[in-house]
Amino acid sequence: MARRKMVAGNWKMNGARDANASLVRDIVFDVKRFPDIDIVICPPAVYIDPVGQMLSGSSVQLGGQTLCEQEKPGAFTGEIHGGMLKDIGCSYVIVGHSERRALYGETDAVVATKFLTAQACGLQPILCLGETLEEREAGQTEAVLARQLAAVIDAAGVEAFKSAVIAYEPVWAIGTGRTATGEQAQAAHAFIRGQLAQANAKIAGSTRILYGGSVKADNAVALFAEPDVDGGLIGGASLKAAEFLAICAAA
Ligand code: G2H
Repeated sequence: MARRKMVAGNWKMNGARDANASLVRDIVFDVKRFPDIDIVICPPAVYIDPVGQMLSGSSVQLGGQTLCEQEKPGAFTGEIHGGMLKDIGCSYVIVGHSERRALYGETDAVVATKFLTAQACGLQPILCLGETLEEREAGQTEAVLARQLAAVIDAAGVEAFKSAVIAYEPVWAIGTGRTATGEQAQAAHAFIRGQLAQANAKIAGSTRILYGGSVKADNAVALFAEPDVDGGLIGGASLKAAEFLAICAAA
């Protein structure tokens, strides 16, 4: 089944008011060239609202980079509830990014809870999965992807993927300049889709699986040409308008 491609920019902990304004202005200026793909920008939490105001009237959608796993708002100092992200205009939220897993101790169970909370708040989770270099070299890539995905399917059910996106992000390719080849990405994406298909073939066919990890304008064409790669989750290259737009053009 035809899947609409998506390019999502994950700004991570980067940005400042003036730089954001110029980046978003340049993206919005050109974005009409890409009516056939979904474009999403995920700024740091404090900038989501002003960026959203700059995006108003454009087709670019907003996303958060993480959310609190708590179902209800309340006394959780420093945390951000999914309902708040929705309230300021987010449609998506990244969950389970490897930086959250590795640096902030997010386990498969926490990621699954965040996925559930995001959907309960009306947000589409962008669920990140991916193996470390050690895991790949030990031949554990598929086992890791299966485990990370199963944690969410077990908690949320495969039907939940009707309104979710998956991002395959091999940890060894994140911010390292070392990108997976099209072949490596395709193998992992096909495996992930196969795992979904074991539960529901129709949902597997319609779920978008993005690739993330040092995507740039010059490698995006080959990656996005793979049959199971439905776009990209872009970090560093989403901070430069020309580069980000060139990646959109490749999708
Ligand atoms: C992977 C990606 C975006 P980068 O983390 O999520 O970042 O493109 O900088 O590797």
